[in-house]
Amino acid sequence: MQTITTKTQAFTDQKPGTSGLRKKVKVFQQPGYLENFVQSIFDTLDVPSGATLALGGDGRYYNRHAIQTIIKMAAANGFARVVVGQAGILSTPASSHIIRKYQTFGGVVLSASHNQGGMNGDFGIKYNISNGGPAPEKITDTIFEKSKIITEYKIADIPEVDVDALGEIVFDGGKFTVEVIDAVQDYADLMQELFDFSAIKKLLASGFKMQFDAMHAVTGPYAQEIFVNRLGASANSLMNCVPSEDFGGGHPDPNLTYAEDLVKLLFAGEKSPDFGAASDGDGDRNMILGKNFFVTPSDSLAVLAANATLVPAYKNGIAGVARSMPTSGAADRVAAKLNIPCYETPTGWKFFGNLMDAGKVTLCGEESFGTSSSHVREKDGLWAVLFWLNIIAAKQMSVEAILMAHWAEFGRNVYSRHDYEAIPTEAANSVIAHIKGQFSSLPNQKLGSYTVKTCDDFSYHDSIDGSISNNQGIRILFTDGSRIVFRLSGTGTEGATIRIYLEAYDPDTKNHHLDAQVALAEMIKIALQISQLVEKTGRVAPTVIT
Ligand code: VG1
Ligand code: CO
Repeated sequence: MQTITTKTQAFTDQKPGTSGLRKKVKVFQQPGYLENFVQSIFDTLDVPSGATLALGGDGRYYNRHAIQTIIKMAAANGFARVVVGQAGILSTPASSHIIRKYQTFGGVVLSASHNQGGMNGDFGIKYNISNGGPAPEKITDTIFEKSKIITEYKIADIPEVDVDALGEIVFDGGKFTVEVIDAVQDYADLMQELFDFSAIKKLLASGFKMQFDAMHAVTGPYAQEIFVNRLGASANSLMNCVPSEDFGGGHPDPNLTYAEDLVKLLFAGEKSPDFGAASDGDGDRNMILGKNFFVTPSDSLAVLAANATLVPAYKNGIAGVARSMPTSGAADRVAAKLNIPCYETPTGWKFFGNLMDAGKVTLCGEESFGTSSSHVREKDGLWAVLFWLNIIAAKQMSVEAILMAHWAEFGRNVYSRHDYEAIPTEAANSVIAHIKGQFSSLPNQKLGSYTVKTCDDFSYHDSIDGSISNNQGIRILFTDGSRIVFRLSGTGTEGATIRIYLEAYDPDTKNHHLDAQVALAEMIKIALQISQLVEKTGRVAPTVIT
């Protein structure tokens, strides 16, 4: 096996964002672009002899090409073995599970997640460490530093590997091996260990109707195995379950805007199914719907925490909960009642890893349709769907009834996120600068019926490794506990995306049926007034409301 050292020119823009490096496919197709970043990852690691690398992606356009390149580069950079998902595909939670189960040194996950795919869409790559979770900032910062000064990369001169056939391919008398695995079984087995499959099976056999939308993305085969083969759901309860390289031309983002077909089915009046769910491009996000009812992800985390003991894996209780800063405080209220800690971290799953490794938290969640537990170190879409089905089977209540009872007990953290996508970077920066410019004048100001208590740019101090992450989002906190958060996206690939997160607490059951946009109308006005967003960007309405 010969190693070829190839000269290369450094790129200046390979800075990993919220979740790895995401760029247009066209950017990744520049000669050396993918290779430089992969080499920078390997140069950052201290690969021990005999090390195994897990490898797989969400199956989007360019996945197959990148898989072959990375296998060859792993061989040239000291890995003894690569475990790759069949056809080069692994959902992100399955990647995390494979890293943990096979105790690999780490893993490369190829995904741009909820971003559009296809030739003109996005591609992405990130490195996960041996706990199965995304590399912490210490590592991603080093990768970026190395990518700016790289001059050569190493690649092995070996033939293309057939990643469609399961089994082992041995090179050079065993010096390097590629093993192609079917991760669907591994992942389905893990789910079966965690949840009460017989109770869910009974529920599905009782006439309870569910509809799952894989959005033409990676979870299709996993959903088929779990819902149909193992839990006896009818085949037509699955939709869009054949993965495609461009996700059927859509946005594989499970929200009320992009999962339109599913939303229509669930909001069709009395004839709607009892339960609906969708997952994203790489299978780590989830949207939960009831009959004519939408569950906000922040509420979902709170409901899962409050009902965790109904699930076999968490029957003895949960150690603690963590949520990203912009996620609503609904989970905090549950944690307070359960007398367990609740941590607030910056946006991005990489910040939960240390807390889970230290046994401080069991459940974690983000407002961006992400929930999971310490069974892996990534968010996990199908896990959340199964958790909900397990709760419904145990409580024999509808989704809406579960939420109404939850709000009656804990009060409702009314919540919404408004995204303004593809704004010219300068205009977006001027919005943020304008808000920051008011940090000293805002406190104590009365805005409509709200009074500002404090405002800041969120900083996180990791209590486990002592690291500090600054500039994680602007918070305007009001005296009654309501808040507005402004953040720039770290996953977008076109201009800048401004996210406005709105939250107001309402203990009064009389208002709990209100639509969030109605309940938050005044705060939305205040957010636009403080930010001058319309004036500075020319945008009169958000691109997506969730
Ligand atoms: C978004 C979400 C964040 C999530 C990240 C990755 O990041 O807001 O909560 O962790 O996507 O999710 P940003 O920086 O664009 O707000 V996934 O499913 O795209 O890996
Ligand atoms: Co995702």
